[in-house]
Amino acid sequence: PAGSVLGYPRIGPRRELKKALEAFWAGRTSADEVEAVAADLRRRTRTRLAELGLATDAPAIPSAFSFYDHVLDAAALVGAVPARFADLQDADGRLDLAGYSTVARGRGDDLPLEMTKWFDTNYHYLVPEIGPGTAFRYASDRPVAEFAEGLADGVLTRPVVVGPVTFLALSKPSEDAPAGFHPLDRLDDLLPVYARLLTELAAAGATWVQLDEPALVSDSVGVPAEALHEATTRAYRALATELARPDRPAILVAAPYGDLGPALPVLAATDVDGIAIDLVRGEAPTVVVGGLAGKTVVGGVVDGHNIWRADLDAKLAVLERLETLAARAVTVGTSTSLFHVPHTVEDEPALDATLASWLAFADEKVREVAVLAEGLTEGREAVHEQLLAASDAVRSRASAPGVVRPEVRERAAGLTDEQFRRGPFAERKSAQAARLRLPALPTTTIGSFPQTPDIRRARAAFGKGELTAEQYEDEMKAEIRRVVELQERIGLDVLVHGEPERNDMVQYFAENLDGFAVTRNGWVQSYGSRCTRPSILWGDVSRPAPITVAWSTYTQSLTEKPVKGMLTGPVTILAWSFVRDDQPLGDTANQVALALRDEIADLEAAGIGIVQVDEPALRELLPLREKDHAAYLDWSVRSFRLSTAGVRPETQIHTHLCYSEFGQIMDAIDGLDADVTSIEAARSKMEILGDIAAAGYPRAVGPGVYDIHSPRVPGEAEVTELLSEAVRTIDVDQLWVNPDCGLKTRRYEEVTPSLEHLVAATRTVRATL
Ligand code: THG
Ligand code: ZN
Repeated sequence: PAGSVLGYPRIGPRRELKKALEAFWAGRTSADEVEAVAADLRRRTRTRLAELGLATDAPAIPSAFSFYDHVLDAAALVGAVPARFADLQDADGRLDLAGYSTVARGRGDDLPLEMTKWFDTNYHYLVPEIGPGTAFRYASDRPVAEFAEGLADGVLTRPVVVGPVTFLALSKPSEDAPAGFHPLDRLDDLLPVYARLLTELAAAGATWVQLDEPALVSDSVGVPAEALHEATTRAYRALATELARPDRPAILVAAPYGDLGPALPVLAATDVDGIAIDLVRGEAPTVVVGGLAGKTVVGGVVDGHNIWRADLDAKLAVLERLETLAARAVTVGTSTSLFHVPHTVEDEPALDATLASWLAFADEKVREVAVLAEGLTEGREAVHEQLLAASDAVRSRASAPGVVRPEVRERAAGLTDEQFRRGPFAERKSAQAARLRLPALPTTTIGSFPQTPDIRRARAAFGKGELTAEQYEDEMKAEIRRVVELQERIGLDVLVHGEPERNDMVQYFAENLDGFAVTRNGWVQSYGSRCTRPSILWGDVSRPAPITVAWSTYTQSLTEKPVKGMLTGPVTILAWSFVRDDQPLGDTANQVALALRDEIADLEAAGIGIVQVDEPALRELLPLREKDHAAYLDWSVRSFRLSTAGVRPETQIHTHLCYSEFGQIMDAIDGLDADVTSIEAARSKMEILGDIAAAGYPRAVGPGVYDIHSPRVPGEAEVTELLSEAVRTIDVDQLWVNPDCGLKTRRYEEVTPSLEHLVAATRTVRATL
């Protein structure tokens, strides 16, 4: 048996691709220079994967590069560019790097493709727009050229492309599409383009191609299971049966992120040559599945989505069971592409050595795959040492100080239902109104203000020891004063401190809580050139000291207006960190919640009357299978309530949610029991308010009145119109006015006029009440 991985980080160990792209977008380098950086990264990836033990003469090394996003790549491959960008395509439908970038980033009034979360990860893909008239054609030779590039270097790679079913399932209807149209209606028109790709790859010498079909593991792509299954059968009949070898490479369909469930027999019944199964999230089949025996099965036992070293002995047992199901060949693999984890633990010299010994980033995972493959072929004795070392790491982790802390366990074990419940909303509402004395339609922001180059410079200098803690604090306080003055001048009602001291809304808390570690080079692509460094939640969580209290009280000392304390909620802290896998997520969430509960108590005691606990990732962790939703929503909602329910009735709790299809989690939003919930709504034109009114939701909401994800400044009239509509839809008592998300990534040139318009529009609408 061989070993392989489904994909590898694309941004580069030092974010080389990010830097090259951003220089290109800023006009500082040429497209050729970006191409050269990319080619170098691809070459280094191939060499590295070979060094780590993947074969170069079998298609074990994936060719899975992307300049921005692999779904955008698929759209570019099949020529599916929205009409507003058609001028960027040449006569053959091709986009050059500048055109490709424009589709991703927009230009002027031409909005970019919408961005949304990729399955249950913190990666965002671009949503293709497909209509009845979208002209599919073979419009990019990148997959073939990158395969040829590898071959010229002596490496037989396996090109990776998003599969046709997932591509269409994740697309949205173009603006001109008639009601009832779904992009999947165009499957038959799309398949010839994929067939052409396969033919071209075969001609170039490719022996295998990997088509990623994660849509098959999800109930949440907006296509009923029967339709997905029917499309799968149709697609792979066309690509695997009607297009026979040698006109095509062997086809590996990969289904990462979850359990294939009923889609496994559907795939197995087709003539595809291999299936990659996620054996971390999904289950190995326990009964013989018709058709599977004749195929290569890639057993994705190494977790591509988390960073813990695997228990190789246990993984080997899973693979052995899979072999007895008489698959023609079992290949050892990763559950998902490795682009969700950083490059290598070796790049983290500052990490505690014991913690580091428990971790496997991408490179270490490739080694695990190679060891498992050898163990499966040669027997356990051949890899005895490595199996022992892996078991030792697992044992060391289980018994290390800090992983289990009795005082944290005792507190969690002693929780009572009371601690998850606040008093009746009616009582809270009047107590808060009496205390806060806010006008109708109170205005506020989500929390962060622009992170200026000066702030970033100060933080970097502090990190390097060039600024003392005192100097750094003074700089941050000066920034807070500026932000408070600006908000007062603009006339906002509830002020924030602007979060200049936070690099990232999760990493900041991870740096200040016990049980977490942070990395120095552990960058993971979030979207396009943007990356985050997920924290590592390795042990029992507690709060050694107050975190935000001094910043919030300083801010409150500057103004008569109420200042909102700003915290990140337990679910989002978990979602955007690498989380321990040795206990239920709900238990970990409650530990984080208790730390936040103490922080909120301290804020309240210090006189802060409003505390916002952000949960932008509440929707992100929603399980892909419907049967798992209820259990998730139960623990996630409970952890939020545990963090917030300790306050007095007159203390107002806010939350902020984004990236959500709110309909799906309306009950959960209700369950959070926050007094005020701000939500992303500018782009969906306040549709969400109709749902909220229809549901009889009693508490307050702040539908975002403008989209901060674009540099566009909303006009005052436009905000007035949205607000007037909102006032017609729900009770004016329930309405707050705010932008749709934090302002961290924007510039003051955009933020200041936008907020001025927001306040002016609010005053206009108030006058009509
Ligand atoms: N923090 C974390 N995850 C997130 C967000 C976040 N996921 C969803 C959403 N917000 C993603 N948005 C962004 C926006 C900006 C950046 C990254 C993700 C970004 N990153 C800097 C970069 O790539 O240059 C690096 C930031 C840093 O220095 O830490 O700009 O807010 N965890
Ligand atoms: Zn948001």
